[in-house]
This record gives sequence, structure tokens and C-alpha cells, in this order.
Amino acid sequence: MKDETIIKNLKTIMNRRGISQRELANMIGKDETVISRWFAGKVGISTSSIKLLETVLGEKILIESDKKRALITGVTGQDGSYLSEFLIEKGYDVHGIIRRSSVDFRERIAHLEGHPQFHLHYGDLGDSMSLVKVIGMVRPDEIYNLAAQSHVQVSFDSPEFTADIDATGVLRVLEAVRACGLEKTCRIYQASTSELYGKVEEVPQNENTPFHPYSPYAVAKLYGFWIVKEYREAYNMFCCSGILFNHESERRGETFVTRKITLAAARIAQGMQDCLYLGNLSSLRDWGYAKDYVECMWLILQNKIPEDFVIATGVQHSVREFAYYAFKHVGIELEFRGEGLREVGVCVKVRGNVSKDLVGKELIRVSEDFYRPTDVVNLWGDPTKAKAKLGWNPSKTSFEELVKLMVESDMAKVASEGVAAKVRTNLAEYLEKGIVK
Ligand code: NAP
Ligand code: G4F
Repeated sequence: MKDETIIKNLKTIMNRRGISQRELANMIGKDETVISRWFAGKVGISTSSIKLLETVLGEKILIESDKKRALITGVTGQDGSYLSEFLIEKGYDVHGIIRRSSVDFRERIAHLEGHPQFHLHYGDLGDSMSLVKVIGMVRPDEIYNLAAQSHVQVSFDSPEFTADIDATGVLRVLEAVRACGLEKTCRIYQASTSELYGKVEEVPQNENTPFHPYSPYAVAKLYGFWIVKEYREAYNMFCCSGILFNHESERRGETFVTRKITLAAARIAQGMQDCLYLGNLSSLRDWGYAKDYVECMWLILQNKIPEDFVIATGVQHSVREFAYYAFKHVGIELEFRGEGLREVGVCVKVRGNVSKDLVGKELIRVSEDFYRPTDVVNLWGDPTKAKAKLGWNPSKTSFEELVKLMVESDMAKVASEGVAAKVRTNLAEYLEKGIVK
């Protein structure tokens, strides 16, 4: 790292924060002439002085490589973990923001901890100071704002928290970037959602389809969408939203419908659960693979101009169909009988190691506990723009492949859990009873 670059970084920070040479000298307990000599290039700046300066300023002046730096909020989540892997592979230095928790829920990124290109910082989207501190320290080239209270049903139970993180949290990130003087250099991706279309006004949905949010989650995310657009136009910032349709994976949270189904199918096939309780089986979704979707987040920030994009597969299926295929993959053929709350999924055939005792049993039942006060029932995305402008391939992983890879992963997980499986079975029972939605 050349001294000139360090001095340039130092001067930028001093100008932005209005710190004079004399004040800086006082802050680090040195004579002002030392600073003048550094600035004139007469003496080199030692490693210990760099460390001291970084500590008192709370910002980095030594940027150790010319690697691009990305900051990911929501790094512990499904998408955050895949995006970290993707960016590390691309050669980025990846910084993630994590929240303090009384138990360690970092299993999705455990394999990355200790990687030389992977760094974690404490922060919270509800805490502006922490965002300014981390953004000022990392000075990222790209920010991916993935952090959110992301469960739609939970947003009815915790609407205020959802609004604080999913709406105001976006504003906090944008303002922190401005406060750190990075608005001209830092590109920002906002994790927007197909839930904005909510009570849909047309199918399939594209970038011009009117929004009609239909949950506290979607209303909060709509604010996030509009504030990003506002900062793009008002301050000329490179900030964009990816309007992503549902994307799933082996790492999907266990209370989203796809993962709830694949885990239950694996447990039922291995004799560890009797029945799966679900809500609206007729709800339609455009489900893609999360690993394919994180590539698009990156492509959106590599685009020449900041624009919003719909990311979807263009193929739609019902919850019922997802369940049918998931159970089929574990060796259980289901037939759905009845309607509404009385609809059941009955086992009509088994194959492989699955017990024949299951034949004739109701393995899926409907419970009102999983109905939402207002439900979004017809999501179907049109990825034409992303295909044309970003060159993104929406058909990389088919629906059938997605179901298969999730089921196979859960079959292996359930089989290997041993004693722990009993604990997880309890969770499954809670899920059945509607205690954990
Ligand atoms: P996820 O698995 O639920 O992850 C959410 C992440 O946000 C977690 O890392 C969580 O941290 C973090 N977080 C929550 N509250 C926070 C706070 N106050 N401060 C800092 N971090 C906080 O979600 P995902 O499926 O990866 O989705 C990523 C983003 O895309 C979310 O914004 C979601 O709303 C949006 N989205 C998802 C989909 C989809 O189908 N997956 C579709 C459209 C949009 P903890 O681990 O500490 O809880
Ligand atoms: O899997 P879900 O909970 O996902 P939902 O509500 O579509 O939200 C996910 O995708 C959004 C993108 O559109 C993201 F923005 C959001 O962060 C999240 O990742 O529910 C899917 C559908 C719903 O219609 C729900 O009513 O499945 C229906 N469903 C039926 N039974 C169920 C259940 N959903 C859940 N979670 N649990 C059930 O037992």
C-alpha cells in the first residue's frame, strides 16, 4: 500500500469531518509538524501510526488491497450466506453485519468464518449509530441491504418492529452512506419483494405492474422501495431494488412453507412425524432457487445505470403442488381430497424404505392457524427485463430440481440428526399446533 493513498484517504476523512492538521495532531498526541511531514511526503507513516489514526478516527485509512469491498446486512440469512460465497468467489472482501444473540444462530455462515476475505461486524438496522460506524470503517464499494424481518405472517404479530427494520431501516442505511460521504462511490442493492404486488392487479407481474401491498411486511417493504427511488433521484445515488419473487433452498428458514414441507416430508418418510399441518394450499407462487437469485443482486449493481428489476422464473405452482412433489421425492404418493379447511393429503402409495403402514393415512391436514388475515395468493413474475438487460438466466434451476434438492438435503439432515432429531421433532409438533408459524 503506497503512502500517498493512505494520505489521500486521511485527507478525505479530515475534509469530510472538518478536522484540521492541528486537531488531528492533538487527537493522536503528536506534534503538528509530524503531520505536515507526512503530508509533504518527507517521512513515511508507520504501521503503529496508521493503527492509532484508525482507532481515534474510527475509520479505515489503510485499505489493504485493491479488492472490491462489499457490505452485506442480513449476512446470516438464506440469501446473505449464498451472496457471501458468490462475492468471495468473485474476489471481493466481504463484510457482514450481525446482531448479538444469546444463542449462536450463525450456522449458514459458519463455514466462512475465518476466511481471509470474510469479516463480521456487530450492528443492527434499528441502530443508526452502528450503521454509520460500520459503513465508515469498511467504506464499501457495494452494500447489499438484505436484513429484514422477512416473515409475512410474523409481520401481523410484530408490525411495528417490521416497519422499523424493513422500512426505516432502509432509510438508515441510505443516510449512513451519506453521513460517511460515500454517496458518490457506493452502490446499494435493496432487497425488495414480489409481496409489493400483494392483492395482484395483473398476471404475470413486471416492473410496470401497480403495487397493492397486502400485509404489514409488504407495506414496510413498499416504503423501502420508494425511499431507494427517492434517494436515487434526489441525490443521484446508485441505489436500486431487486423485486425478487420467492426463492428457496436447503438453507431456507424452517417456517416458510417450502422448507416446512420438505422437512416434514423427510420426517414422515423416516417415521419421525405423523402429519403436516398447512394453511392455504391453493396459494400460487413463482418459486426459484436462492443460489441463482444472488447472482442477479450482483448483476443489478454492475449495470451501467441504477434501475429496478423483477427477478423470477416465470413459472407458477401452488402450495399443494409443491407438497405433492416433495412427498413424491421421499417415496410417498399423495392424493388430495376435500376442500378448504377439510382438505387432506392422503397417502395412496409408498416406495423404497417408506413404511407401508402409511398407506391410507392423512399425512397433510389444513389448519386455520396458518391462514393469514390477508393472504397474497397469485404471484407470478415476468423476468423479461432481467433476461434482456442483465443477461440473467431464469431457468437455471427448474421447479422440479429445486424441490428435489431441498428434499434430498432434508432427508440427509433428518437421517443424520440422531438424538438431536428428537428435539427437532418437538419443533415439528409446535409447528403442527400453530405455536410457531
Ligand atoms: P432471512 O433468511 O429471514 O434473513 C434475514 C436476515 O436479516 C438475517 O440475517 C437476520 O439476522 C437479519 N436481520 C433481521 N433483523 C435485523 C436487524 N434488526 N438488524 C440487522 N439484521 C437483521 O431472509 P432471506 O430469505 O435471506 O431474504 C433476504 C432479504 O430478501 C430480506 O430482506 C427479505 O425480506 C427479502 N426477500 C426475500 C425473498 C425470499 O423469497 N427469500 C423474496 C423477496 C425478498 P438474524 O440471523 O440475526 O435474525
Ligand atoms: O412461504 P411463505 O411464508 O412465503 P411468503 O409469504 O410468500 O413470503 C416469502 O416470499 C416473499 C416474496 O414474495 C418474501 F418477500 C418474504 O420475505 C418471504 O421470503 O408463504 C407462501 C404461501 C403463502 O400464501 C401462505 O399463506 O404459502 C401459504 N402457506 C400455506 N400454508 C403457508 C403455510 N405459509 C407458511 N409460512 N406456513 C404454512 O403452513
